[in-house]
Amino acid sequence: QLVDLEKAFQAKIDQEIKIEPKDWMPDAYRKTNIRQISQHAHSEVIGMLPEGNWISRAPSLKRKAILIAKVQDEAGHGLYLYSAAETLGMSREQMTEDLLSGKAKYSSIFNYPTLTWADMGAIGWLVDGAAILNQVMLCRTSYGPYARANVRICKEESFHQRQGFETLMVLSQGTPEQKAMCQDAINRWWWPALMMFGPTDSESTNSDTSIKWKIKRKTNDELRQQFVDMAVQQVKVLGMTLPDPDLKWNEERQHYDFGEINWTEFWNVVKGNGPCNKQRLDAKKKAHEEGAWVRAAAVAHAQKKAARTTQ
Ligand code: FAQ
Repeated sequence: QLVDLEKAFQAKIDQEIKIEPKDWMPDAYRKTNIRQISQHAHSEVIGMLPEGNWISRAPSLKRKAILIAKVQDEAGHGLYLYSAAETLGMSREQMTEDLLSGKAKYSSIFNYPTLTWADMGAIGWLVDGAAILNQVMLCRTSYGPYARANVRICKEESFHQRQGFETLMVLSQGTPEQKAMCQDAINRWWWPALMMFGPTDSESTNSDTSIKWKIKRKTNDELRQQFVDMAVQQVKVLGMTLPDPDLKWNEERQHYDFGEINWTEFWNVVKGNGPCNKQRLDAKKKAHEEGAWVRAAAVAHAQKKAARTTQ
């Protein structure tokens, strides 16, 4: 019986029919979707912190308004994604608890510090740029609510990437100090951005099943390569360079070769020992505690409203 259900499930996936919340699905499919979607949501929420750090120091009113809008969008992305994960039976409270206790992961990239204004540009260009490639693929993921959440996220994310690139463009045409700041930010964010795509395919424990179930439609290395090929062209427009002496066009592969990623650093950050892991979780815990009254007020309001409509 279970075998028949699994066969029918795989047949649906193979025919590109979306899986919806009430459909039968294997336990492992449910679990891995909860894992990935909740981690994605946590990344959006924790991802507000490095940029939030610069809202009060943005160099002009225009830049400040743009940055506020971007950070607010990330909060919205977190909300769509938490809602998508909830459709699989995971409560929002449990997801929050798992994040705060350090049990659930979030993207390694948000554990690096934002040292200068140019970092806002580099994050927009490289971090949002990497995120989009991944999320464009996820617009076609097999779980319906997750696919639809990503469609909306991608629309907003492309504005984020453009604003980042434009920020760097302005700096790259500025004073020698501004140019140096631009190059320095690119140098610091390049390698962590490449790590966002996850371990190499041979080390990626979830990839095989996620590809079979079309949760992921491209592998970590495929997306990373696509990102490198794209960035090599874009950095030329900025008149800047990427910090990798091994970057070279490979005629045979029709792709750029690139240097070895520091995987020791990657796993160290994933395990909680990156430059800002503690700072990020502490900030999130503090916000959660200080926001308790808002959650209580929202629940009280909802209860009052429900009581009024049932009278
Ligand atoms: N950081 O077997 P795989 C954004 C973990 S974009 C930390 O290959 P999978 C927008 C992985 O969870 C960033 N951990 O895993 C924004 C797994 O551990 P587990 C978020 C990582 O899932 C921009 C283990 O390593 N985007 O927020 C990372 O098949 C600017 C083995 O790896 C998403 O989350 C990492 N980089 O592939 C916001 C997209 N990489 O769970 C604000 C959705 C891997 O077994 C400002 N996620 N790990 O304990 C995905 O597409 C996938 O989950 C991957 C990883 C591709 C990230």
